Amino acid sequence: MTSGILVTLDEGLCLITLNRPDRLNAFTSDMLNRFNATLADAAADERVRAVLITGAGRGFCAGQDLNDRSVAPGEGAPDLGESLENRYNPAVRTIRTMPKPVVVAVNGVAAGAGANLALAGDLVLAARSAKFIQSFAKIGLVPDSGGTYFLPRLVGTARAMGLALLGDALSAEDAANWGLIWGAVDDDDLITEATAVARSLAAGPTAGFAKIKQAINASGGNTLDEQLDLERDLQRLAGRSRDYSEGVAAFLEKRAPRFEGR
Ligand code: T3D
Repeated sequence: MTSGILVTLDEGLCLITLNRPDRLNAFTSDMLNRFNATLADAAADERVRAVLITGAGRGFCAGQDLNDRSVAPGEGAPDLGESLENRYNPAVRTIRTMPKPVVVAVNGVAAGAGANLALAGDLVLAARSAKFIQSFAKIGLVPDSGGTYFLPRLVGTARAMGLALLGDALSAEDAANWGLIWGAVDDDDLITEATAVARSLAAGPTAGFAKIKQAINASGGNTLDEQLDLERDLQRLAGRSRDYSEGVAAFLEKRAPRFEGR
């Protein structure tokens, strides 16, 4: 364990656990630096074929540790732009761009940057008791860590605005019904189900998954023509992969495929 982050690697699955349960896994700078380093390692490590992120204890992550943000009278205000530039934004970028699937198991409350880092994941499952809270407005801040990007795209402007302005808790069930996350599952089943999904992804054609991720994430900023061109280019590459040959062979031979991720 280092600085509130636990990491294990098993059969291609890298499990990252946010581990400051007495503070609902709120991030200190040190913990966030470790999280970033761990994400970068997972992105670069060829043994890692999928990532699963969860939280220890009853919360997923309560965002920035506000103990580190109290300002005594006469002291200068902290530079939150520096914090985003150097710690939160790199985490979002690495999750979004790493060429392997990132599953997030939201085990409890996800607030502030904790909520938006979860939403950066490729496939988000939440325990039924979990809640998503855009806490920023309650303390005079703006949703960060991609919140103003992900929320309108996932749930539309009206709901994004309501969540951001009111800072009300959204239940896991509503988050799933609104299309904010992939699904809500019973609390006792969350880790089992999220691990099963992440394991099946880790055993899949992960080079193809990387291309799927690239295409879906590019679509919001592309015209149809640009997206069709991107699909053509990615499919050309996918068609040359060993996993594609193996997938076709396994289908024709009526057997389970053995994907290698290349
Ligand atoms: O600053 C920058 O670098 C810019 C980036 C900012 C990104 C952000 O994330 S800003 C938003 C920061 N987060 C929040 O504003 C959320 C604050 N927390 C809460 O509103 C509530 O704790 C929750 C709604 C998340 C959960 O409520 P509840 O009632 O289930 O738990 P609790 O009793 O409030 O919290 C349990 C403990 O965790 C408690 O400590 P205690 O009293 O047992 O000693 C509480 O103080 C602590 N805790 C929870 N969140 C934080 C925290 N301590 C420090 N920082 C927190 N964010």
